Amino acid sequence: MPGMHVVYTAGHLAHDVTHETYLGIAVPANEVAERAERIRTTLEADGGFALVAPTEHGLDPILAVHDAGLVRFLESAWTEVRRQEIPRSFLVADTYPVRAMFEGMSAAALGRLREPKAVGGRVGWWGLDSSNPLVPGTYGAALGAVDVALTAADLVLNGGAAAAYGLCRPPGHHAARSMAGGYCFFNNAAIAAHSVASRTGEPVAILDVDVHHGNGTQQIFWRRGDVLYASIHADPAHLYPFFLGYADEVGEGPGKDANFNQPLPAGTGDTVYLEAVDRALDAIAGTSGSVIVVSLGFDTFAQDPIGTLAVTTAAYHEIGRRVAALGRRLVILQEGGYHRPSLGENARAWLRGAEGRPYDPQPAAGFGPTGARTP
Ligand code: OKP
Ligand code: ZN
Repeated sequence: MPGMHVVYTAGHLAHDVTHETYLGIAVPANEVAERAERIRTTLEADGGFALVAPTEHGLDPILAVHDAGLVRFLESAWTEVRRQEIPRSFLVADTYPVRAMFEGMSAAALGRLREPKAVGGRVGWWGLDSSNPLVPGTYGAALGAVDVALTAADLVLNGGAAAAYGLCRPPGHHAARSMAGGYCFFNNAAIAAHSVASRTGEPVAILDVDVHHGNGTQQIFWRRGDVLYASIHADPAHLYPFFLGYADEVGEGPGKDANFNQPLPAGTGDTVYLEAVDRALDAIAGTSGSVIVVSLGFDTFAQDPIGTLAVTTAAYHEIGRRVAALGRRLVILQEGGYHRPSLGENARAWLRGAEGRPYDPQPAAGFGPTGARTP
């Protein structure tokens, strides 16, 4: 009997990035289509999940969270690259409106800053970093990822499901109200959380277990008391996104104390990580909503090429189990995870844990259940 729904669309394949830049040079991309395909095929092979296509939700739920200018930029960027005859297969910024550029200017002068006309300036205006390649299929794929997230939310809100998993790609948690970045374009989890909050009238909790701090999600809900953002991530003093994610960022105004960051040192393993999960779940248990949106990343995995923590596949099963044990409905959305051989198994372990199914490790493409390379 098929259990949890897995919302998936092949639309992500159009975001077919091959390279990103790393400290100024082109390197093979980390955030590639193979990631989502590995997860999909492993969950299909499990036999216990039901794949469904997303339904279209249009732009309104996106515009409820993001600046219309960001949406316009992403929609038009590639046409502009072509019109300006820029000889590149992907667009990344090289000039950003960094805060020190405006030091000493008054609020009035800052208010007169404007989006430039040239697409090379626009991509910096709307962007966080140069590791975020935009290709012709990016906008459509990003819309598809939002539909995946909102369809997972629908299954939980209207479909009576205790949990649903949205295989979002591209990921979302670095995208702020007016900014793309970190392989993210629209903030799938924030859009889903806002939609759940407005449809239920209840508070919503977001649990972010990607190895990177979800600076975009934090920014979007910074002043909101009805959305708790709880994130566990590698210390930003040493890992992207570097400038946010510290423990003293607790929210402001009505959002004060509705932002809970737990930065962890490099090398953190299962025991210490699980203690952080318990603290996040305690904070969530103190809120009154019935839905948790999970920003699920597997870049906490020991073998992840860009992460610095050391979580194992067995721990993913246990984390899924503990999150579900709160008894709330779960909208589980994929964020990062870049060790491709283990991604499918890690997702399978987490989701089986969340469903109360046993941990049933299968060797994944040369990697054993602990993530260690098999001889
Ligand atoms: C996205 B998600 C390596 C630099 C990496 C971007 C990391 C984005 C992670 N060339 N910078 O949180 O998994
Ligand atoms: Zn990440």
